[in-house]
Amino acid sequence: MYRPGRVSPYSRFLNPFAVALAVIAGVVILAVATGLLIHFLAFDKKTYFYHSSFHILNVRYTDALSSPATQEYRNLSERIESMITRAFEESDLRSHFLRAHVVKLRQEGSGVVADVVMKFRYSRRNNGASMKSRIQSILQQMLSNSGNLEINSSNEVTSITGQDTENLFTQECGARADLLTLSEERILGGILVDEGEWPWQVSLQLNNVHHCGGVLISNSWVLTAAHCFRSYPNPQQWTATFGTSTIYPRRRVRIRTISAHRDYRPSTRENDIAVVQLERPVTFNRNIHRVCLPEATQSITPGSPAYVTGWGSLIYGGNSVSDLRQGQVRIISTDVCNAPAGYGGSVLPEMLCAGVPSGAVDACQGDSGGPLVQEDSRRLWFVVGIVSWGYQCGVPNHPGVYTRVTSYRDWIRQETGV
Ligand code: 4AZ
Repeated sequence: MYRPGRVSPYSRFLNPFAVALAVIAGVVILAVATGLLIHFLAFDKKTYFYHSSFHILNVRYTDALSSPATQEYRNLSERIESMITRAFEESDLRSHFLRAHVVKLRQEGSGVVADVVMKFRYSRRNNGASMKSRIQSILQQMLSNSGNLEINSSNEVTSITGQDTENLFTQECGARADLLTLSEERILGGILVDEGEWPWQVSLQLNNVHHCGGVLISNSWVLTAAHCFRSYPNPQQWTATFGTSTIYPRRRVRIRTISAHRDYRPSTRENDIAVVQLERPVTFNRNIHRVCLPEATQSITPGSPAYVTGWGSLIYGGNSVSDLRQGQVRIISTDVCNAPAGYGGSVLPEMLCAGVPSGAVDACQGDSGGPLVQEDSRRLWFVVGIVSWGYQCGVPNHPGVYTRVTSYRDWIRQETGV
């Protein structure tokens, strides 16, 4: 009841300033509590890696499974990856499971072992041992109904670190930084390149000055172009450097041998391919490791995207640059490339064209010998071309012409054993 003229003993609490203060304090306390709650529920999460080896008994190990470039290797790996993904997505760990990737298929007896890494995300407050046993039991259950893959049921799950995961990947070919961490985020094109983005890129230097690009195909072999050595065949003048900067390289290694294709013809640019052997093998790490080589039979689809990387000049007649750059281009069919308004028949079957319609993205002088790479369905990168020639740089209808690596797959194996 409202009684005018009387002051209640409690009225000082209703002082509007005190009320406002109390409300503000309440809101602040509530906000902090909510923040803490959200933090512990959502942001206290950490990623965890696990390794497991699946012994597949009813798939016979053949040569076709010895390289990630074959369709057999891709198919089997994809089957295993999707089986694991399905098992976790149908389990109560679905919100914690992130990815599974077959790092390697190898022979055991007459069967195949798949080494798999799996990535999860859960709160630090979860008990690691109990998470591991939940993961193990879901995989165990999966094995009992693995369709037509017969898998040894005694598989062990081991908890591994991010560094272990990285080491597993860098021993194999073709993994870029995003795959090393099984990240969902893809590396998006910028023009300049971060350290480790193209870990197989090599700078071949003549008396310590960048001269040509190259690509690491094993720990001691670099694939490049034959024309780089036309005037300088002496390996003692050459070094290979690693890292995105040619002036502050991460590593510099002497060249032991240079093997250019014996049928390289400067007039037609036929067989513009060479391999160089490093004086000592490089130790692979996240920033330095090898690309995958395609199968001889792999067809390169016109219109599919590819990346060319190098320290070449930005305009025809310009100087090389000191920081590595990348360009996204698309494969162009040899017929289109050989049109009368284009190269008019100079592009031979062992060559490959790649560019963009405007011409504006292209390899140029100093990019020679460097790689043109493509990503496969499992996010592994393959070298499909070696920068070889072109009419100047960035000219419409005159895209970059590359040595078609698939045509030389057997030559590379003969020369290097890779
Ligand atoms: C060169 O002279 C060169 N636009 C390399 C690549 C291309 C042109 C010239 C392709 O080394």
